Amino acid sequence: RNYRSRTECRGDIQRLNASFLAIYESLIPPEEEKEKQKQLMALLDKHVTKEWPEARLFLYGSCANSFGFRKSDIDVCLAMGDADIDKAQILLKLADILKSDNLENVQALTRARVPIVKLMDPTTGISCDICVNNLLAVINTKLLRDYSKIDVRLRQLAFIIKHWAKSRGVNETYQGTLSSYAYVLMCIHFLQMRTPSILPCLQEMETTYKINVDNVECCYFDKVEKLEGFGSRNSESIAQLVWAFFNYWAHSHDYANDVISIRTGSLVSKRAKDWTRRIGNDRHLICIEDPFEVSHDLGRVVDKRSIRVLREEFERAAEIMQYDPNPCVKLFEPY
Ligand code: 3AT
Ligand code: MG
Repeated sequence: RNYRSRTECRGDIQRLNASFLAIYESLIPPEEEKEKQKQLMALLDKHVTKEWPEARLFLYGSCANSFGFRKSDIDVCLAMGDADIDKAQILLKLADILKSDNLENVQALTRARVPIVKLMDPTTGISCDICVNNLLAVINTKLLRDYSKIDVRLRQLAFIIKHWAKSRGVNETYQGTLSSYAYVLMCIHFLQMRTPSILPCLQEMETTYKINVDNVECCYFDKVEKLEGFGSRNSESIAQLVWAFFNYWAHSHDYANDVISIRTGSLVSKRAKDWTRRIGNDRHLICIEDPFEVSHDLGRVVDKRSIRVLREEFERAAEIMQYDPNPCVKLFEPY
């Protein structure tokens, strides 16, 4: 069968847009979920400040970066001020304190890559992971949230891409595919690179927010309410953007030479970062620079096998967007 190219079909594009927007709306968490999160945070805060008066709790990850789906677990960071503390000891103590309250399945996982306390709150039905002093994650959460306020198409695109990645099984870092955080960075970068651009590069603008965390200087322009309408010269719809996103990662991205970098709002060369060689387990087969920890490649989890899986999925998605009469069915088909 020979379907006409989608870009030639306006009615088709409009129908597809409506379908994507309906999916996006269906995934947005309802307001009462935010209320429940606050309720649980208040409970945790009460226990924490009683034991450690100078400590503070922060939400991070998808529950706070605006890219979270409904019914997500929440990620919490316990900031202790002192950098030299024994995290395992703090987490064991914290687990003890929380076990005495009406919380379920309280467990300290002190040997995990990121050591945490896990728990479930039966009152709100929310599960949560608490880590210690992971402040860079709190700051990158704020950066992502600030980007999402500039143009609603970022949130729409990232929801569709995350939903696709979860449906297709390519959002599993322990299997060598990418984290949700990596996919959101890919979406931000993609919108920075459109012509005209839909997002600015906040780290290249005047500094209005500055903080030093773990010896990393984090600074960028965070007065994003001043950037309202930034992307309005670009009228691309969500359907066009999803199509172009998959097309880029299927057919245009130069995997051998390029690093995507939201820090610079452009492509950086792998050679300039010395990411051309395999060092230890870091193969740099797809390169996504962390905006603050610039020596950190979010693609480092990807190996020889999973890069094939990923690229085949990008190609499959691009093909569906181009030719399938009803892409929303096939695109999100469970793998
Ligand atoms: P889900 O909706 O749970 O899939 P999420 O946004 O919570 O997505 P992750 O579970 O991938 O995203 O990560 C939780 C947060 O931890 C997101 C980000 O602030 C931080 N983070 C995750 N991976 C990294 C990383 N490799 N480097 C720095 N920060 C990271
Ligand atoms: Mg998460």
